[in-house]
Formats: sequence, C-alpha cells, structure tokens
Amino acid sequence: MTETENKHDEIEALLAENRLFAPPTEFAASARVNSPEIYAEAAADLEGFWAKEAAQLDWFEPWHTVLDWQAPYAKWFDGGKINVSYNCLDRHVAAGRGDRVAFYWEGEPGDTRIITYKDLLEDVSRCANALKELGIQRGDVVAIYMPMIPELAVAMLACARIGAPHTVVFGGFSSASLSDRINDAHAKAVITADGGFRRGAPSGLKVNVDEALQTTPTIEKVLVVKRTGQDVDWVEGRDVWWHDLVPSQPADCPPEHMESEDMLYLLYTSGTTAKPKGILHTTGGYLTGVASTHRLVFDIKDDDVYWAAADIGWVTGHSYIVYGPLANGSTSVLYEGTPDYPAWDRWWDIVEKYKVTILYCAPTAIRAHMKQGPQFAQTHDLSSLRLLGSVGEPINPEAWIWYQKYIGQERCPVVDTWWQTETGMIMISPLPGLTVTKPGSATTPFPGIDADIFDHNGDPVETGGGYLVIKKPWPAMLRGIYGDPERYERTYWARFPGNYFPGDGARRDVDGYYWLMGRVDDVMNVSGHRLSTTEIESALVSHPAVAEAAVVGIPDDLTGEAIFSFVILKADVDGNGDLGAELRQHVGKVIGPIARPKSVMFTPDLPKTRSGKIMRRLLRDIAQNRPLGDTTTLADTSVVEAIRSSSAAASDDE
Ligand code: 7RM
Repeated sequence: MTETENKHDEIEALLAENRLFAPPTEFAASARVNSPEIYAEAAADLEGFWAKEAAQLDWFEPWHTVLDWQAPYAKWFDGGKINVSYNCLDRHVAAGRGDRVAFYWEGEPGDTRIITYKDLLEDVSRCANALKELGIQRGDVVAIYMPMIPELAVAMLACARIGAPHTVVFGGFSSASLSDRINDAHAKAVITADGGFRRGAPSGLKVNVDEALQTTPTIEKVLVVKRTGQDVDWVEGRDVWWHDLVPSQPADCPPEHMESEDMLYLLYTSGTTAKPKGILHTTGGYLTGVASTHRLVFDIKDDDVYWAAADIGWVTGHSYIVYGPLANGSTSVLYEGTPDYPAWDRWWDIVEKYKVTILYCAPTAIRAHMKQGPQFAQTHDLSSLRLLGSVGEPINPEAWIWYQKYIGQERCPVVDTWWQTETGMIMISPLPGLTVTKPGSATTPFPGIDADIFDHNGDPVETGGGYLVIKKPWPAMLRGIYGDPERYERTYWARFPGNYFPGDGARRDVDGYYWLMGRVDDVMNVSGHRLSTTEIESALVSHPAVAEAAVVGIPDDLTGEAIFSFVILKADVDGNGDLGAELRQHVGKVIGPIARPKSVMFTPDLPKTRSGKIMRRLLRDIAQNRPLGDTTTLADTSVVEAIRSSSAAASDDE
C-alpha cells in the first residue's frame, strides 16, 4: 500500500525524493554531536535534558522547578533569576573574551564596523542608561523600528538589560502597522532611525514614526539614530537624537535580575486575520532554547564566522542573529542590505571577505540566486563555508541541491530548519554531524522535542500526510498572545486538545523523516484529493526552466477546486511557445495527473512577506481577478501590479 491509499481526509503525499546525503566524514568526526544517544537521553528525561542545557547559562539565582505545565500554559525554570543581556555579553567579557568580535557589520553602501564583545557591552550599557533617563522602567514596552544597523541589536539588548520588553517592527512595515503594534503592546517609547538604505537609496523611517504617533497615546519618547542623514521633522520634548544622549552615558549599567518567566519580547505575526498576534516570549526558557539549538544545529565552534542573512525584525533575527549567537559567544556577520546590491554577487563577496563558515538563509533567497545562475557565486572564493542552513519555507529539493552544489560546493551539510515565531527556536532539523539528509526534508525533531503527525481525529499517522503537532512543552515556546488568552487557546490548542498545533501540514516517510507541506489553510481540494502547495511547487521548480513557483486553488465547477500556478522563469529562459503546456505535463509526470495545474501564469515576481513567505491569499485574489485583501505585510507593493499586467495565463483546454 502506498502512503496515500489509506487517507480520506488528510493531505496526500505525492512527491518521492530519494537522494541521500550523509554527513561528510571529516565534518562528522569533529562535530559537537556525532552519535545518536542524545535523542534517547532527551526523550527519556525531557526536563533533565533541558535543565542541563539551561545550566550552561549564568543564573543569578537557581530555579526551583524545571517545568510547571498547566496546559496550555508553561513555566520553565520557575524561581530562577537571570538576565539575557548579561548572558549575551558580560559573562563572555568576564571570561576574558572581550576582544572577540561579536559582529562584523557591513552597511549596504559598503561602510563597515567591527564590534567586539567588550564594545557591545559598553554600547548596550550606555543605551540602557539612556533609556532609563528617558523614563523607561522595568516592565515598560519599547517599540523598535530600525534598519539593520548595530544599534538595532544594541537597543534590543539594552531593553533586555533593564527588563523592558521590546517589540521590533520590521523597517519595511507601514506607519499603520507600526501604530497598530504600538497600541496593542501599549509601548511607551520608540527607538528608530532617520532612515535606512535599500538598493542604494535612503528610505525614511522617522517619517513613518511621526505618522504612526498621531494615533498612539502611550508613546512618550522617540530615540532616533542618524543613519542616512536625510531631513526629518522634530517634535521638541518627544524626540531625542541617539548621538546626543547615548554616547555620553556611563558605560556601566547593572543588569536587572529578571524572573525566568518575565516577558523578554513581543513579536507580531499577521496570521490569517487582519489583526496581528503579539507572540509573547519570556526569558530563561527562551534563552536556553535558542542557545542550545544554535550551538547544536549549527555545530558552533570558537573559530566560526556565522552569518544569518535574515532581518532582525523577523523571529529568525531575534533568535539566530541576536540572542542565540551572542549567548554562545559567537562571531557573526550582520549585513544591512539586499542580496542584489550593487550586484547579485554581494553575498558571495561578503562570504569571501569575512571568511564566513556558516550561512543561514531563506529558500526565497536561494531561489532568487538560482534564478540568476551560479556564475555570481563562482567568481568568489567560498571555500571557508562548512555548513549551510535554510529557514522560512519548505525548501524545494531542486533549490536544496543547487544550494548544496553551488554554494556548499558539495562539501557542506545543509540543515533545513523548521520552526515558527511561536516556537521561538528550531524544532525540526538535522544535526549536521549525525543526520543523513534528504533534500526537501527538515528530517527529525530536535532532541527534547516531541513532535508527531495526526490525522483529523487526532490519531497518529505513522507514514503519510497529516497535521503536524507538538505533544510536549519546550522551553522557548510562546507563553501566549499578548492580551488575548482566548485567541491563544483557540488558535494553537483547540484543534487537538493538549497538543500544540502550528497550522502546518507534514508527512512522515518510512524512515520517520518529516516533510513540511505548507500551511493547512492553503491545502487545495481537487476532486476530493487534498493536495499540499509545497509538492506541486517543488515539481514545477524541478523543471529546468523554472526558478520559482506558487500554486493556489481556485473554485472550479467540475473539480471543486482547480490548481492555478504562478511561475517565475530562470533569467535566461523565454516563456513563449508551449512552455505552459509543457510545465503542466511535467507536474503530471513527476507527481501524478491529479496535481497537474489547470493554469500556468508566467510572472516576473511573487507577492511575499519580508521573510519571503509567498502570500497565497493575494495570489488567490489575483487568480480570480478580485480586489486585493489586506496588503500591509507585503514586502513590495509594486509586485501585484507587475503580476496583473504580465502575460495572460496559459490554460488547460482539456
Ligand atoms: C522561522 C519562521 C513560520 C512558518 C511555519 C512554516 C514556515 C518555516 C520552514 C517552514 C517548511 C521550513 N517563523 N516554515 N521554516 N516550512 N520548512 N524549514 O519562518 O513565524 O515567520 O513562519 O514558516 O509554515 O509555520 S515564521
């Protein structure tokens, strides 16, 4: 029996990927984890496992209870007192590692700064003192709306130092999104900049803050970094220049002794409805989870130069640019700009220049590089790289292979890491010295993570497709949706009571590997078959002409729903002739006739969030010629018009 035959309501698994990649012998030999006992040990004593991980941090006072679980509310390391900024900075300096580089920062225009742990501790302490002078106290929420400059990390750590939860809002979001988030969080101050650089041009941030603050009664102060030098409006008594206030502060600020369960930050995710959810993360468990996963998934060693090419305004930046790497005393690259400025080799230039050893990025970026072709990477020395990571979406097998071949030069393991804003930390991922990887699979749950796949009744699916669930609490899990416990319980815990439901579909293969299949809200129902977006998109991307693809279901008289596909071709391919028909055939051949798209539309671009997630909701609107719904989290609003004016869809005429 195949994996799909016993299903009536779950998600069908169609794509078969048989390539296997064992960890290179040399890599495995010196890896932090190269034997499998860690999984059994963690499973046998989950609390003991996480307590051991937590003990690698410095606590002012020990916890009395590892885990207090009153579903769906967890307390980790209750009674413990800890400070995140102390763990990320002071303890490394105290251990004689103050001269280690924390960040090699590179601005988009090419300006650079090298920041050691000692520098960072002093900058953070000054900023913390400045915040206090502005009236910010322990428990006050601070909104941060900044470009990718070192002051962004400094601001987050300064908040953590004085116990003021932060909420970072993407620099790309509109003033309306900013004011919504400020109001929901009752933020008391904003830290921002005059503007930031994007593709060579300064783009304003302060101007959006001014606009947002028309409707935010709780904001008292605005601290402004000068980055671009552009003109800004100024409100006396409210607005303060960073350079006037921060550098003159004392470089010493004692860290607050926080409760393990005190709030560290809120991060808003848009979800399916318009009102964003304030995902609440706390202190001791979160830091334990991100430090542990960062160390083990990325096999972090002292001489690594680690680069998460992501935005700090995304949870990936919180956990794996700021908190995880700094807790581990790592040396990181921090880059302000886009991968294509001034040319498509910018990333590879950075890898060569700083001798980056570990690169972590999103499939959307990999596919964008794939679209341009490997020649940009081939003109640079990438021999320093030893490990590659992926995050944010399912990575299509072809993109995985391209990444492994052209960037990893067939030498580097690839870790495809599944997790969410809500999980705070990586949940499903290979351990690079141990796991035999399969392109397109996030492989198996991290030690101490009890994941499963359920059918619609909540019964486990041994092999085949269904709903991904997490059955036991983990230390970096969200503690709620800020101000809305009812929504927290309904969104994550009502579908399978007692189990966390992340909203993703997944399938498990005969080896127990997990294959993420996209959001269950995007599942299409074609003639009674429930099909995931991921597999059909991967089938399209496996055609040599295709760089990227997105599919959505649209109503169809005959089949209930029909598959409508949007396809971005590789840079050197011409989409004329019968390519649309050929692509439909191709999908039919690779995964079966039921999955063959009814329509193929060639498009120059796709609507995405800033972290690269395709906004299929908008694609459904476009496919059906409807007016667009909410577009506030769209990274680039011109994309939709570009798609609408592109070539008419090639349609199935059968
Ligand atoms: C880290 C992040 C979360 C959603 C999640 C998935 C998708 C993320 C992967 C993935 C397949 C992956 N946080 N997702 N990583 N799907 N494989 N490796 O992205 O809150 O912004 O998004 O992203 O659908 O639920 S997030």
